[in-house]
Amino acid sequence: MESNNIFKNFGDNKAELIDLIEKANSFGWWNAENEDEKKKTGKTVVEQIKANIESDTLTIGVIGQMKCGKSTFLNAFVFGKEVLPAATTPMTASLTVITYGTKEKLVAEFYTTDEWEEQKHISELNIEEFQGDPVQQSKIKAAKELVEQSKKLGSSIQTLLGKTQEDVLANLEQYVGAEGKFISITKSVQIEYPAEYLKGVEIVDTPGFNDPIVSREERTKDFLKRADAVLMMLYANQPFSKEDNEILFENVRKCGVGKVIVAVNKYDIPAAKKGESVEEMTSYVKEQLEAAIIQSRDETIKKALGDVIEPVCISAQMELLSLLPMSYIGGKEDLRFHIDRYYTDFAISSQPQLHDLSRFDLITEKIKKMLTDDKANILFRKPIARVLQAGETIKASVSNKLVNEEETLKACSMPDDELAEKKDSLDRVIKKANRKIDNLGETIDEELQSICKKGVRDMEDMLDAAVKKMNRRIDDWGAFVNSSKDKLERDLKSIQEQLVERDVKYKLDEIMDETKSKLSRVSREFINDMSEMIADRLEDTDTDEIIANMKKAFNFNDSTQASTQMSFVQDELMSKGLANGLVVFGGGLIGLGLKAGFDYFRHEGKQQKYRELVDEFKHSFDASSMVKVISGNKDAIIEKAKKVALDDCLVPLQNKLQEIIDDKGNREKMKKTAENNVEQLKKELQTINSQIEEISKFNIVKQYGMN
Ligand SMILES: Nc1nc2c(ncn2[C@@H]2O[C@H](COP(=O)(O)OP(=O)(O)OP(=O)(O)O)[C@@H](O)[C@H]2O)c(=O)[nH]1
Ligand SMILES: [Mg+2]
Repeated sequence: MESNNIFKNFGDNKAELIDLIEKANSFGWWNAENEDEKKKTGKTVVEQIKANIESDTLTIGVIGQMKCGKSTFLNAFVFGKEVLPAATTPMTASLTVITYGTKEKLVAEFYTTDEWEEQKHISELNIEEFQGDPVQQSKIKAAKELVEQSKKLGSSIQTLLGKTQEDVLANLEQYVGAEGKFISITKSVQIEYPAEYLKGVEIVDTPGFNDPIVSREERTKDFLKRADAVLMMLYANQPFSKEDNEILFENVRKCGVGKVIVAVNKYDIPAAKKGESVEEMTSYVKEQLEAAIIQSRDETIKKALGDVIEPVCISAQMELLSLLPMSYIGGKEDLRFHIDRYYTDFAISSQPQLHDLSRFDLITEKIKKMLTDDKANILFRKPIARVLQAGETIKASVSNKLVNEEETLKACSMPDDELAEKKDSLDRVIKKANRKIDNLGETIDEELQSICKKGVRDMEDMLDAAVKKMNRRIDDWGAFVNSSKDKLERDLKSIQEQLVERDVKYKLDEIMDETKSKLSRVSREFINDMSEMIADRLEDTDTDEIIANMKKAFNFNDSTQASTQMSFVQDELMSKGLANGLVVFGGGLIGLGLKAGFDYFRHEGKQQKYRELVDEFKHSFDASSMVKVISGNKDAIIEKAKKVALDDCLVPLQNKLQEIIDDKGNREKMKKTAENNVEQLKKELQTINSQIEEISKFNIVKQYGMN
């Protein structure tokens, strides 16, 4: 199966990355850092990087409206056989997560007693009283159905709630199937499957949106938030329906999904029935999508879909049939029927032809590309850059020492007046370099301040708009006696989520990008300026080597260290600063909501409470502290500039010259020592060069290394 290669590739790369890191460590590239980090964090650098790589999972999910073929797709894409239940009746009723496990099994998670009590409570409400609130109505209806279905379980239900249950995979339908025995109380199911390619991968089959069971929809949304890629599946018979529009613009957008690929499944139906061409179907869906995007005026969803939206028409069923053993197909009437139909309709006669017609390679290729472009970039580039940087840093240090010793050698045989002159000009260069570093600090301050100011202004505008929207909702709620408190809370929460998890997140991304590009420009200018000054003023010194080392060390810094730091800052922001706002608000809401239950009248007094909560949220939202974090970059850059330009080369040279001047009697001895050192350092340089060479031969470095 081609699709398995995607994961296999990813897993192999991960394994190679670990090898690479261990190799670098065996060269001693982190000897100093390992100690430091172990003291600070309890883990060596190597352990940290390895833990990061190993804990990172790749999450891919399929979403779409009911019956578009999500489960069939995953059966073909992941398993190559019928594992997930798929049928013409609604099938997947709860989120199913597929991961690696040593043994084939499923683990179902049931509702807690509280959650079940709430379902029961909702099921007892009278639908008639909720005219005008279709969401609430469908929730009541679904709750009634669940409670009805739960009767199958009898009194055993009490012993199951709040638990997880292991079972054999063959019983999957009992948990996720619409008619399954446990479906009423199943919150989600995890499938463990012993296929190597699933290591570090998480694939999710969703029940589709508009799941009236709120806790399940929450699950789907939680998943969407951490998904690396989402395949949005449309149905070729009814491309881009109102439901699809809602899925894309309401759910996907709100959850801040980074990447969405659009597939149009079941293309075989219009192709066979109406002779519609793939081109016609594709361009139709494309038009629809583009129109919807323009209408929504949403830049972020556009970003997630990519600049060029290319929906891919596929047939999941054809692919699955091309993979199943013919002996298996022969034993199942429906499968036999389908494959015969395909053979007749498309005038083909073999499974490979069926595979070609399924167009599956196209979607696989697309998913693969997205993974290598985006996810792998994030996951692999950073640690690889860190390895390369460690090597280059050591090389620069050895090479600096070598220059230093060679200069010493020269200086030892110089006449006194020349020596004094050389020392003099070096002193002046160092003074000047210090001033340049001070200036660099000021320039960075200015740049960052202006980015900060603008960022804060933009974020406060976003906050104001969200707060206005929330207050308008509260006003409306007060005016309509028939709208539920529950719906109001959901709406408020969703406005808040949209602000925090989408608008602010993207804004921060933008700020980070701008910071990065400004800082790298400023740093580049600084280093060029510094190099020029050194070359100019230290005429009889081997400045070429000094400058080359400096540039190398500094360049590495601004493209990797700064960006590592950026994303760290960003993670920090998301987890600390922003989450706080949410907790305050969400907690307040939940507190109010659950205690009061469903209380539909006498809204007036409570409006004030909600307004206070919105106010509290508004005040807890601290845009300036979020943005200010970027100023932390200044210290890192200045420190690096000092190290690279002064501490590593010019200052040791200055000290050495002073020593030679002061200790005139010892020059012969110094010369001898310097000669030995030069010899030794040349060897070291050779070693580090061959180590770097060895590292650069790793495939993963060729693929994801710098430049
Ligand atoms: N003609 C055709 N039928 C397909 C294709 N893919 C899936 N189907 C059929 O469509 C029906 C629904 O497929 P499922 O995989 O259960 O769809 P789903 O999206 O998982 O459905 P729910 O989980 O119930 O929302 C099944 O009868 C499949 O056999 C396809 O490419 N072509
Ligand atoms: Mg399904």
